[in-house]
Amino acid sequence: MIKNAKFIKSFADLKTYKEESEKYTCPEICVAGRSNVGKSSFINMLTARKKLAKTSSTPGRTRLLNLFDIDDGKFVLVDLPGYGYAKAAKSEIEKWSKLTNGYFETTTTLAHTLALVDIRHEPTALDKQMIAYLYAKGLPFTVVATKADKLSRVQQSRARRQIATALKIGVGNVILTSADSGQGRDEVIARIEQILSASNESALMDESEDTDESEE
Ligand SMILES: Nc1nc2c(ncn2[C@@H]2O[C@H](COP(=O)(O)OP(=O)(O)OP(=O)(O)O)[C@@H](O)[C@H]2O)c(=O)[nH]1
Ligand SMILES: [Mg+2]
Repeated sequence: MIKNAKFIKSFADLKTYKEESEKYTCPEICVAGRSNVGKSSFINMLTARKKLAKTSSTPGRTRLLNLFDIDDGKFVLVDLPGYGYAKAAKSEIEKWSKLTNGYFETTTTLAHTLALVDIRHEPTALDKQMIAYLYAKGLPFTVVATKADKLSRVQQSRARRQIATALKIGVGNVILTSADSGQGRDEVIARIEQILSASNESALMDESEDTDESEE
């Protein structure tokens, strides 16, 4: 899986995103997390395309919603603007968070959120807020720790436990990744496959429920 990734479009507002999203029926998987955590690099690692998503060492690079088609309609990957970039102007921050929060309110096909956190740091208040938000909305998520190459294997497993504890989730719900080494790519892809087959099954169940109703 993930043999063929294509950039669809960027969106600066939710109205145009909604118009575009109505053109496809496949599930979306979004990549969320604070600014500079490595969302765009993660997407490039996952799709094995070095420059598909624009990355930068300066936080706040991604300011738009970016949509990527994976394997001709298998699913759509959504790169969200990062939250919590303190140096940006307040008006800019408001604009991004409106777009990110608005995305969660607007999407009707979101199957899963990959919530990215930096492996080197204790989850920040904003990271915790993101998880609490997803939890409160009943949106399924997996935590992806980025930049694992910065730590030794021993430090990595310690960090994984700390992240799980801080976010009150199971260790099995934290995948360690590195955009530099490709660590964790297979595990993330396996998780996505699981998610997609579960969402196909529930779509089939919805269809059969519809049929039952029409027969009554
Ligand atoms: N060592 C290492 N550096 C990484 C990794 N992932 C990202 N980086 C670096 O972290 C910086 C930010 O990466 P981006 O992918 O642009 O981060 P982002 O989350 O998309 O940032 P915004 O678009 O600003 O929200 C860049 O300098 C990347 O090279 C990783 O796995 N390992
Ligand atoms: Mg980015």
